[in-house]
Amino acid sequence: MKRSVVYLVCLFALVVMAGMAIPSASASPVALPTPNPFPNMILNPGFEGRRTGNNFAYWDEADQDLCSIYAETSVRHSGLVSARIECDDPNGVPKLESNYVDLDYGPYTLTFWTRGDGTNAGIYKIANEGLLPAEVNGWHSTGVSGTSWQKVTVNFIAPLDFGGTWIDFTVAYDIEEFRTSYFDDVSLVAGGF
Ligand SMILES: [Ca+2]
Repeated sequence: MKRSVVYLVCLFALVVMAGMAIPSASASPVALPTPNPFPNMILNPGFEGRRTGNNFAYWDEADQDLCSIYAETSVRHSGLVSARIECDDPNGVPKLESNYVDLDYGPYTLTFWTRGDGTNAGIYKIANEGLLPAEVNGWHSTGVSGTSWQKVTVNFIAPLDFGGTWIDFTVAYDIEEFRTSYFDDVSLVAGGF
């Protein structure tokens, strides 16, 4: 009899402990989001934000005669809007320029989605030219002239004393014909290669 009483007491104690454990286990259920170690330094990267004056928020837009930058709602990679740059001036170089980003010495990865008009590819530039290695210095063709969205990836090393830069986009120039390029989902992150 005594042994069974001990068993009952032990069983009761286990039930009580289990009952106490349950609330404490259910009290810590929220998993915190894992912070991204390489956050995107480009503001309004998908061109979804607009500001008064009809420019993209955080982007500078330099139109020229017969060349303009638009919020494109029919052709976009994600969201509701992409940036469409078009030009009908042979020498026109409209410029869509990101926010300035501080870059310490080290590796960085620029990516963006783009498409052309079927004939002409867009052009991009990691600005602050003259300080970058020759392979990434100055304007470069995206190489995407077709009408399907493609992702472009550019790896580069920011040199010592580089300071920082902007990311610029435009259309092909020095050609007579009307041409259009589209850009969306721009990203500049540290590391990546
Ligand atoms: Ca977008």
